[in-house]
Amino acid sequence: MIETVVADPSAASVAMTQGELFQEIAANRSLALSFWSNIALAGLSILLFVYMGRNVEDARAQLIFVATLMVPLVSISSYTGLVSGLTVSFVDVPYPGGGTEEALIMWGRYLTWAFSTPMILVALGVLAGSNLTKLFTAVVMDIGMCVTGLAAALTTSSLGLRWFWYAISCAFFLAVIYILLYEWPDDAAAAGTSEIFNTLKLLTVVLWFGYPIFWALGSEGLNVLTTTQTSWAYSLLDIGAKYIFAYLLLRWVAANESVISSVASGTLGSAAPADD
Ligand code: RET
Repeated sequence: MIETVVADPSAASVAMTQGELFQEIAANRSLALSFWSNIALAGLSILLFVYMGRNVEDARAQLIFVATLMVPLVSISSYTGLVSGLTVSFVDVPYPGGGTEEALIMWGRYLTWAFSTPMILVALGVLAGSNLTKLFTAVVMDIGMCVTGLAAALTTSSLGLRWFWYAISCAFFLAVIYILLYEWPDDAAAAGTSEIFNTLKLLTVVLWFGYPIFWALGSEGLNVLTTTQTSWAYSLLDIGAKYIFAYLLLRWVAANESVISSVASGTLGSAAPADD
């Protein structure tokens, strides 16, 4: 459908084909690099993590490895969707002040976070020795956060409703933060995984707060930052929240498999109390 290119590109962009979006992204070298850098890092992380996990035998430690390995696997798929033009669209975004502006919305990010962030929480929950109720709560709240964040990004009918979705997403987010800060630390202390858990908790809480902040400042929100700047902000946060996080976690788990295997937690435990 190359013939849909018209003289006024801004008028045509909402109806752009995938090929045109792909070319638009490729032409913005910085934006493209914010995607390709993550594809490269995700690829390297996958190879490294498979190597690091080659001798892990305990089922609980393996669960942490598989959940964590899913993070770069989802990431490489997510960024491939973005760079190819499949999961980005030009959207008429209403901005404060009354007008609307066409913005390139990277909606694929919010969609794929619904798959990657629960994996991070599963890995952290198993590390902390969480019971099933807390783990389930963290995961469903997190999925709620991502899906309503997607709704916020794609709502064009009203500025107020965009921010209402954003507020709902923040409410889900705070439930996740509550579990990370007030529920799992005690579980981790009982499980003997406090030290690594607290490091990862801090890394996660600090970096995860960056996402709603950059959403609000970026082209989806107040439009203080350009699309390229917003994309780099997310890409850099991703490097810390995914690859550095995953590396620290897996390095510890590989070296402390016996600690993980002796964690006896609520209904998640593979080690029943009688095993001790
Ligand atoms: C949005 C906007 C709406 C409000 C909130 C958000 C939070 C997003 C977060 C994303 C974390 C992503 C990670 C991805 C790793 O694969 C959706 C930006 C609260 C916390 C860690």
